[in-house]
Amino acid sequence: MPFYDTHAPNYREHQRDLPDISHLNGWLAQDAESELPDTQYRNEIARSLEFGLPGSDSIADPDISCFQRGELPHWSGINTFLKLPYLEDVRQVGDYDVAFVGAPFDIGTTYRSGTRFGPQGMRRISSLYTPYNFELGIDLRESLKMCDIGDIFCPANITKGHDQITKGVAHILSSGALPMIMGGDHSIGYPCVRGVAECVEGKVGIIHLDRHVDTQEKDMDEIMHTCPWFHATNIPNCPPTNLVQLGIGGWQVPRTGVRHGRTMRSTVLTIDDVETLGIDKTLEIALEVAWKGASAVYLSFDIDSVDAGFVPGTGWPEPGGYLPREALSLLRGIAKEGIAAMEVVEVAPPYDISDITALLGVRAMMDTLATLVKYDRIGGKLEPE
Ligand SMILES: [Mn+2]
Repeated sequence: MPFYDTHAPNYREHQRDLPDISHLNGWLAQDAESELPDTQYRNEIARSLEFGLPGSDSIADPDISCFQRGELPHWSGINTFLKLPYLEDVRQVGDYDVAFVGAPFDIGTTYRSGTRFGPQGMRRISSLYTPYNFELGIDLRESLKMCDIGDIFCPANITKGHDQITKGVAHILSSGALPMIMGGDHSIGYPCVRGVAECVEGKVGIIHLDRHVDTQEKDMDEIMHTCPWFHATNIPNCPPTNLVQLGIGGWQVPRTGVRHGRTMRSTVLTIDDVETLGIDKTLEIALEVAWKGASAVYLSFDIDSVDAGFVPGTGWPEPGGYLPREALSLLRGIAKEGIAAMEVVEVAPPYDISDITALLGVRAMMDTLATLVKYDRIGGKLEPE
């Protein structure tokens, strides 16, 4: 076979030494998987077979039920977030470590509306996620008791909608579950923080990833999505000195908001600052500012903080933001210290392409949760084996 005589002649004898790769994450993660339990997975299969009936006679795999009741197939099933149990009786949310909740509110948008469909968009595409993350070595299904509590009823009135969101978030947090909030436009940052602040003794810091400052009092005479941090930092236990804003910049930062930011002395890092400092130094500054004298930190992730090329499904796209990898690294770094609640806002499915914006919104929540588990900042309500 003359072809093989000339094919990669230098490699065929395998005489080159490999560098030591035993310390690399890819290698370590393969081993680490063996340490993870599969108890909850087995429980899910048993429940599927009981409630969904065993598969038909021609199905060889004994784990496949007749009616789908679990994770597989990823393309079908009823789309709660991650196909988690839908918690109909919200009074029971305290039985869970984590509650995903929708805030389908977009009457605070100042250009394109559509984030009222954000929660449903994120739920839909969340179905392609497994609960296991390779690099972090975490299986959320085995570590956390999670539910989807559904959506907060948001009527078409800004004040009433915000009041509903505050009550909903405070209910979840005061019951002892971590609220993972799916927006909604960014105006919900104010009522969400207000709900958290009600439940926290001491100060609440805010870490805010965005291209926009969102710090003006009113926009067109209303509390729009350009305004949440003006109002949140007027809450007595949420001082502006504990607000840190990461990734700000570009052509959509209203001067009204900048003027207010200057007087309240919050901390703003532009996207160039983040690039110059690097992720680790940025995190050091962000955590130091937000946690200074605070007993809890609220995490606000505006999907439009990511470069517009990656997030077409948003209301105010701004070129030049984070790469997805940078945003995820920042979120994981923030989660290491723990959070009181998280929001992912400004996902607008009507403008999305192949669900990629919603996909990143889901990933932001998944990476944050897995990091909280890894650093033992959450959990403990799974029943013992
Ligand atoms: Mn924004």
